[in-house]
Amino acid sequence: VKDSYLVGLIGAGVGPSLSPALHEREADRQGLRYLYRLIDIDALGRAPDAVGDLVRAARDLGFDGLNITHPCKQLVIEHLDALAPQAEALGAVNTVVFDGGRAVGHNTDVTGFAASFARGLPDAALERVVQVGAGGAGAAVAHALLTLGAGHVTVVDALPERAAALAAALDRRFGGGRVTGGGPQGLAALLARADGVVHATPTGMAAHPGMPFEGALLRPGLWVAEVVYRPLETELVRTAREAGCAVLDGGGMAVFQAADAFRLFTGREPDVGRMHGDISEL
Ligand code: SKM
Repeated sequence: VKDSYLVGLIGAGVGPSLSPALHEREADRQGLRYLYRLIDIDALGRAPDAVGDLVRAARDLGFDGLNITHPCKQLVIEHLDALAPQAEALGAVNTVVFDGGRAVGHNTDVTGFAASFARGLPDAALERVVQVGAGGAGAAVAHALLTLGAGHVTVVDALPERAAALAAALDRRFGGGRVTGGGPQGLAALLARADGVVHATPTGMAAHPGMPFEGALLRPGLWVAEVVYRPLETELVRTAREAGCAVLDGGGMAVFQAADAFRLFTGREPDVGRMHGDISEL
């Protein structure tokens, strides 16, 4: 039986990633020899479109798989031999599995958010959801919300065209006029009528401190789901808890996307409960 694995993460500025620790700790507990390497295109002085060369190099050097992060999740697709349905629908890949000589793309951000949401906010009403942020994480999260059965998702973004494009793509896939997209100007009115809000911009990370919208818009009865996981307690998470909202922090998505990738890389079942313990320690 195979018990040694070499995997990695390709992206820009991946130094602070928690993925090596999340994967290697779980692998250690399972008695595997498992190395998770960081392949930083900035440190290598390579442009994002070098991702194809790097994926081929990793395959040739015997890697079992890769995670792919910003800004390579779309660029990598043309270099892959096949896509799992979710990755294909989304047009974004965060996990590549080498299967023989073939490179197969998956998206565990979608499954990761869906699993985290189901675990952390199991009773949340999904009739009217507002999502702030239509970038890479936002696309995965909106997709997951529709898969979870959201009645209607309104995506707002500082770039209204980006929100509209995401809404149009999701409408082609899911139908039923369940998604609309636009700018942030109507946010206060939207939040006043919403069951919950998902935050999917970088605001709240150390490099982008602050709140994505005014804390005064939060109220008990509105659930809040955060995608940022460094730190786990963003200003939004803290303010929402103080306001009496049911809150889901970003740690669950980080753990479940890693767990789903671990399963794809090794064929082994990760203990997600233990991995949740890891992320609160890291
Ligand atoms: O999709 C994930 C990726 O698998 C790993 C990651 C990280 O380690 O920073 C971030 C996300 O893009």
